[in-house]
Amino acid sequence: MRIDVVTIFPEYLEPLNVSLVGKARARGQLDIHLHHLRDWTTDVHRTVDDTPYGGGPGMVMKPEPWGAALDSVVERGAEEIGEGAVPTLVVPTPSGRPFTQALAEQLAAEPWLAFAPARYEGIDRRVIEEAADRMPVVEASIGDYVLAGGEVAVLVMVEAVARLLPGVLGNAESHRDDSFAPGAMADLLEGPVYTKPAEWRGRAVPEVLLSGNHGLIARWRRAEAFRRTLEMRPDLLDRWQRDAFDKHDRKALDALGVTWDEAGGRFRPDAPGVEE
Ligand code: JFH
Repeated sequence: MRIDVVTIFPEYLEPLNVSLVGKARARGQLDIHLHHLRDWTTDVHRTVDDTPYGGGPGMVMKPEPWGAALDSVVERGAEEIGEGAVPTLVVPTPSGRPFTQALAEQLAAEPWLAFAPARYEGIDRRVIEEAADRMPVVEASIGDYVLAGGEVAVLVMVEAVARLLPGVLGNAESHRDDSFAPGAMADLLEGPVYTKPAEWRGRAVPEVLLSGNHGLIARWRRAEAFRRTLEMRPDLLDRWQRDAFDKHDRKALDALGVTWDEAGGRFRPDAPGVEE
């Protein structure tokens, strides 16, 4: 996969040289190109921002440098990817669609991504609209909080995408059981994990995990996943399909006070009891 990133802070993306993503780059599985937006300015001050039309706080990124930068990235990338090829342009923004595991998987299937992390209050809208006339554009948010700019969101998204690329993760760290991956463990948080020693600072590893009974272990892990999901993400219960749970699951859920609400067509936690 080829990835281009246009930013006024290329140094903010240094972590792309580290660990999983860094190794994928070194192996040639990821071809990442960083570009400095100011290289496409034409004034002596290398200006990338200006005051917002209509007034209001902060500054807005000027369209001309972004337009020239994206033209150049598309032209140079197409020489490698293929004549007429365009990247999928990913624009981090707090007003974007949620960046989910499903979106990471869609992006991981693309041969070429370009990221446009902004600063200030964002980029002049016409840049996004003009880009969308020539390439797929995805405006995405990594969560409901406001960063100072899009660079950290790019790090998040590139890492989430990179680990899905064929051959990037080793077998030992396979991602088939990821909490939000489509499949058996979808919409379920993972329970606790343990390693040696069997006792540490007076705390024992749950006995079932030492039992060698793999059926029992699988059932225990699933019950712990239910417990964790109920505690941390009760909102996920609304996504649970009744037929995704067998008789053992129903018993474990029942013990946690989670029951199928026939009228509502969903799982529901017990109404919280009133403490005496
Ligand atoms: C970014 C910034 C917009 C305007 C009310 C809420 C936001 C500050 C570029 C992504 C996620 C980001 C993100 C991504 C790119 C940029 C700072 C933008 C506003 C109005 C203020 C600039 C932030 N998921 N969080 N943050 N900023 N306000």
